[in-house]
Amino acid sequence: SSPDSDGCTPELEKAGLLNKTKIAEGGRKLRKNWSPSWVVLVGNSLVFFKDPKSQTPSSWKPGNSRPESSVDLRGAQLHWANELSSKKNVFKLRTVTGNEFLLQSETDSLIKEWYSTIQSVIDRLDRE
Ligand code: I3P
Repeated sequence: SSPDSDGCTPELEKAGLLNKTKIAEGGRKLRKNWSPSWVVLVGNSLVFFKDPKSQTPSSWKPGNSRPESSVDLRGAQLHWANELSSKKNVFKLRTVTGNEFLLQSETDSLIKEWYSTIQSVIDRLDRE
């Protein structure tokens, strides 16, 4: 049987490396500070870890590395936001608490996949 056959363990939907910057905290604008982030979409949350490439091999263990932060996707809003950056392939994620993040990838197909996967989680939560 699958590891989630009891339906209690949140399902890992997606994981990968994206460029990330937080641009607002509780509605207050922050200075941009782009950095690579290992992003994991699991259950109702987007969870951010340090770039695994910037860590020593021994410090990178999937189950026991501490997230830097995580975002509750319930009620969140997602928009393409190329006007908010000189970079290409940028979208903005805004949480109900007024935290705003930009996420970016140089790879068109990859960023499109992230966008649609996150949007489908937001849509699912909206229907609950
Ligand atoms: C910012 C940095 C960011 C850039 C931002 C700059 O300068 O170059 O990468 O955002 O542009 O202000 P600093 O490092 O001095 O803070 P993008 O890469 O997304 O364009 P912005 O102020 O127009 O947002």
